[in-house]
Amino acid sequence: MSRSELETPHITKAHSLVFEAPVTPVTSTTTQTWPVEDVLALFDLPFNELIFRAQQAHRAHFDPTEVELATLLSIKTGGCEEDCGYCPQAARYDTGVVAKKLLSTEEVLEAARAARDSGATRFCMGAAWREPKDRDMEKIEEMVSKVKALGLETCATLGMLKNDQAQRLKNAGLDYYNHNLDTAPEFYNNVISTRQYSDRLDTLGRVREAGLKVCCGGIVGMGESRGQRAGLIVQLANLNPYPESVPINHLVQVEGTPLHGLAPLDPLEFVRTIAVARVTMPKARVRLSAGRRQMGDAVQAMCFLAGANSIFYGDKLLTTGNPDAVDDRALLAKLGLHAREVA
Ligand code: SAM
Ligand code: DTB
Ligand code: SF4
Repeated sequence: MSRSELETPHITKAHSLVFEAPVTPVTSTTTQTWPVEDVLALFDLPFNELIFRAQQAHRAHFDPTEVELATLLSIKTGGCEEDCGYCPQAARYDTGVVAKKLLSTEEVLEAARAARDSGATRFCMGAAWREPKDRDMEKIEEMVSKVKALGLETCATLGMLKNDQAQRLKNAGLDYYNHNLDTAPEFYNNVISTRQYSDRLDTLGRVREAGLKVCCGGIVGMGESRGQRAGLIVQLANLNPYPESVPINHLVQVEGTPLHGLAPLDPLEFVRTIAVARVTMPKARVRLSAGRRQMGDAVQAMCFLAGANSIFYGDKLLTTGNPDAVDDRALLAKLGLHAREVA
């Protein structure tokens, strides 16, 4: 079976009386491109049709009962010079987040051991930086190599990277680098002005070039339109290759940030976004990321049905709350899902 057949299973009339025209990406021998109309057509499908498509894509590549548990740690909190309109860690917004120094390697290792012992397989270290300073790199490298030595997959999100920084992280044992596109290019300037979309794409290119796996996603619920949600997915799915990990965050509205007070996104639209990510990036780990605490079990269950197969696990994201680990274990058990184990 060719790659395009795998990724866009043929839907017959027997499967669907509603869905007449298969939505098919444009393919060539080396690249696959999703036109925005096709991604928008996925969003516009009847809900059950979309979930069916997402389930087919999910089952073609993964055990649909397995969920990856990734734990986040803020290794450098607050005081960030950037102006990302969603972010409680931007120094210019009065959010109550207190800026702290970079954690010590021992503090990071203690959190990593605890994460591993409670069942996480991936550990993601996040810093509230526009970009890492060269003087911080040695300490970050030490953290990465020691976390890796605990048997965890390593991920870091430190802002924009220079070429040599990406390579140094790779050499230290980093598996994934998280750098989000956040939203569609045409909505981006409504949210952030201190760095450009092209800066993000440049960092992603450097991450790939260094041989790191890419973790890249975005945030929904920031006041964007459905077309702009489709625009974000188009950007992610058309990266060549598309990211190995795709975190889909639901905006956590934090008082003091410019995006606080927006009308909340319809939860079913969030589920649709997960499903479209699954259909267009069938082999990626699609992570149901920030915003789970506000979601409830039923919406999360729908996200798993829609092809999400990873969550942030642990009582805290970076500065905001996440469901308690004990509640997450109970939810997975209730749904008959099991945590991924690393061989
Ligand atoms: N400072 C680095 C950067 O911006 O690349 C790394 C950390 S930053 C907090 C990582 C990502 O967290 C952002 O790109 C954004 O997608 C997500 N994020 C931040 N605040 C959020 C919020 N309030 N709700 C949902 N996602 C958020
Ligand atoms: C990602 O996509 N989401 C995570 C992680 N990558 C770094 C961060 C979510 C942050 C939510 C707001 C906070 O806790 O500060
Ligand atoms: Fe800084 Fe990252 Fe927050 Fe933007 S998202 S303000 S770069 S910590």
